[in-house]
Amino acid sequence: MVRRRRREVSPEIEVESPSSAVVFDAELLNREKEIPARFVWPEDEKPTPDADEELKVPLIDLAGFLSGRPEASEDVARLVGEACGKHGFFQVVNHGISPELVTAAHRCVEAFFSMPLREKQRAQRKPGESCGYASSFTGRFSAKLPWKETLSFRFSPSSSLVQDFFVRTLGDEFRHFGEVYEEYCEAMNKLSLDIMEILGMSLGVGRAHFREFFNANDSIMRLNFYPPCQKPELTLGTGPHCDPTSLTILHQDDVGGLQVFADGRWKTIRPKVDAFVVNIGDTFMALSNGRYRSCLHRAVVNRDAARKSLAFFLCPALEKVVAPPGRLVGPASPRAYPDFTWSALLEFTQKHYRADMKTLDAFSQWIQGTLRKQEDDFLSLALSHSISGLQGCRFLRGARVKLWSFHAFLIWQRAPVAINGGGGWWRRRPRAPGEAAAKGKDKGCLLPHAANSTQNSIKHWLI
Ligand SMILES: O=C(O)CCC(=O)C(=O)O
Repeated sequence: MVRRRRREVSPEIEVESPSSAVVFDAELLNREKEIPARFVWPEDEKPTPDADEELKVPLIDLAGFLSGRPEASEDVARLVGEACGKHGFFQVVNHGISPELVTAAHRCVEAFFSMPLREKQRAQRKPGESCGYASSFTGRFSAKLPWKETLSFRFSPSSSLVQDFFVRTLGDEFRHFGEVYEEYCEAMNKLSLDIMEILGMSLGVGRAHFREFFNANDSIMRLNFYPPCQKPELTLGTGPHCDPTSLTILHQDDVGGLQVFADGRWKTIRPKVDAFVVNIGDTFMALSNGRYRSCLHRAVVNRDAARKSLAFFLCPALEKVVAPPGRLVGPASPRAYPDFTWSALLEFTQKHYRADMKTLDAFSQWIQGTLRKQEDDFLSLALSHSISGLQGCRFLRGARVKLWSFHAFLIWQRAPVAINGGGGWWRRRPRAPGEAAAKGKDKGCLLPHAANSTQNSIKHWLI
């Protein structure tokens, strides 16, 4: 294990230089008696031995809904609504996904992660990116490392992104993996859009609203592999986090390890081979104007068996503005979060903020703080240009119009508000703390809505 220099941007924003990567090779680490300090979690975050209690999540049978029976759909919407108001977790059965496809997807996880490290590293995730192979995120963080390996890739409906990823990074002999996961992601996409209909019904905004919102989506598929660990009581497979994405559909193998923080303590969601675990993410919490919860969860590891899980994260199209439907906003329920785009939140969690319990709050504050600063800067700039414009006019009467146009142009260049289009006001993307000014076109979004985050949630989605 090699340790090199790390650059700190702020106490919360921690970026490792690309050269600082350490290598997580569980096979080697397992031969040691102790696990390295970087994998040891602080006392108050370590796995709790009493987390064996099962979380009561409804087991939603989708058969009636999928066959279009109205009364079955209403029941399903009610159960889902209750769960999402409490902790945002439920399970679905009779979902229409073939068990053979799920088995094939798990087989490919096993085949990929049992390859030698060097082979897996051909798909190595690059700093600041969300896709590729990551061994314990050792290149990103220097402490509280998760005991796991992941392979993540993008999915968009009716595209060949998944196939292309496998062939591009691992070679033509992995085309079959691409085929399996493309089929799996298409199935997850269909299921998540069905669930979006249920969520729309349960929130009283109609079946079509969220389905249409996510019809075009830029989602992420992640394969999680948790090797056995000689000291499972000291570490975590996935740290406590809420998913910054919109909806997660997870299939876990029969080993178990998923825990959810509910009613003030950690509880378990036991594996059920024919069920998918579904949970609300931060982006959907914002879309529901805070009515549905994106809840804290984590994964523990164990001494005896490796564990696998398949996580499909439904995300909006990158530049779509995330805002709740009008019916969910009113005097009694003012806007809980500012408008944002998924691309802005994704970049925030990838480059500037180690996702934790306060990601959405931190993100909301960042948006508003940066916008406020831009507006202040703009006002003082406008003032100074006006004064110098006036002074210029005293000496150059003939050039008055030109000079004023020039100053107007300079002010426009720095104006925080740019254009109205694509369903809202668009402005230059605020700069994150420590980020250098972007060269060229700096595309972005982010509206100044009164934001008042209601939830302090814990997020370690990236780890
Ligand atoms: O593997 C699990 O059970 C949880 C995985 C997870 O939370 C994640 O990948 O974000």
